Amino acid sequence: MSSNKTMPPLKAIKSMSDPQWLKNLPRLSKPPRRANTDLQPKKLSREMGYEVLSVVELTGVQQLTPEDIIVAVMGPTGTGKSTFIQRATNHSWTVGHSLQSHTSTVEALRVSFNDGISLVLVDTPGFDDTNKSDLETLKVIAKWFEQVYRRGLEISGILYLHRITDDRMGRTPRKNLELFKKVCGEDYFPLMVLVTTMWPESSNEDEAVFSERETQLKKDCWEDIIRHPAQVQRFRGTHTSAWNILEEVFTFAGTRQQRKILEIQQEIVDFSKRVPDTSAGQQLHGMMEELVGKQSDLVRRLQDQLSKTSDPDTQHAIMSGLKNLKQQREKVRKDIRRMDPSLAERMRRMNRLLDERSSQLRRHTRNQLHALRQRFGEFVRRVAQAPWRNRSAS
Ligand SMILES: Nc1nc2c(ncn2[C@@H]2O[C@H](COP(=O)(O)OP(=O)(O)OP(=O)(O)O)[C@@H](O)[C@H]2O)c(=O)[nH]1
Ligand SMILES: [Mg+2]
Repeated sequence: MSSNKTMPPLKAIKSMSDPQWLKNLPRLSKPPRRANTDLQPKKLSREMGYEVLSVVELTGVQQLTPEDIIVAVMGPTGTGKSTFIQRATNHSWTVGHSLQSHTSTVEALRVSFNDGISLVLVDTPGFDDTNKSDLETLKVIAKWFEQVYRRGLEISGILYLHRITDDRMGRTPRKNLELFKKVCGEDYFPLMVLVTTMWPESSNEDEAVFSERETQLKKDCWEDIIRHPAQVQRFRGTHTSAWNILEEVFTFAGTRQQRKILEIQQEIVDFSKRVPDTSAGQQLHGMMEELVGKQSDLVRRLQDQLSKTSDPDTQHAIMSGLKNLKQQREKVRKDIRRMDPSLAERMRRMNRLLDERSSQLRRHTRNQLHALRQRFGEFVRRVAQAPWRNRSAS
């Protein structure tokens, strides 16, 4: 493990010493269990540079304390979330260099400073992960945030990363952004920092193109978030650049007037919703149904092409494409089935009804048989005592 011994001055941190932001905490309908110490203002009042005492990887939410300033790093896979954490802390943190998604669970590490301040940076998986379904990814993220809230702790800020080198907003970044907005909820937007990554360390010929792209992003994709307002920052891949961005989070955390809760935390903890029933879950459900629709269209078109071609190579290529596509569609359908609460509930209700009906039927049949036996017994008795029987006997 390696760690940097000095940090750039965190000039904005002094506003955190103002306990005003703690005074207007809204009361929750069902307050989570919280430690008393959480109501102490965080001791962030120094304007000097900070000395890092240690950088420690955490094994779970239970290791978090009310003294921790928790900052989550989110965004699509490969946008540089782990790299950001690595550069900020100079800690050996796993960064992915292949085409596969790398971070598949929520992982956190704590940077402790000399005067008792500790910052926890949280690495998260992105949606469209190559190893996990989106539902699984959402569950993993939701679980972590839920546990934090149940412990009475709060997320001081979230960095949402986007690659400035992406020349357009593709399906994956768009999906990530939409789900991310639902996970956080509008009330949380002021505590978000939208971070564009992959900027060159210093200005070069790409700078103008990237700046233009950033303007476009702000206008077309981030307008609703920025309005609240959220910050937009550039990460230039260096330690100093990472700390300039983290300062923004501290500034917001220090000046906020009320406690901010992520929408998904509130939905799960306060309203006892399952992940698929949260706003993010519903959004994902809609996206998956749309995807299945598109996949089915494509399957039909490929089948059509297959019926029109007689070339064996083309047939082979189409057939393998079809196989892949059908497998992908089945995976999404499986997730939809797992998410659909009404379907599961309907099945349970139907089973209950069937059980009730069959036991009613069994009772009815038993009663009928009993009645039949009685009537038959009566009949036999009458026949046995019938006068004509006595006459023929004599
Ligand atoms: N040039 C440049 N490369 C970067 C930057 N950030 C990340 N990378 C590279 O992008 C690749 C992916 O980076 P990661 O940090 O693993 O991305 P991630 O968002 O954590 O990805 P997942 O864990 O898969 O979600 C790695 O090869 C990094 O070295 C950056 O700011 N500049
Ligand atoms: Mg990662």
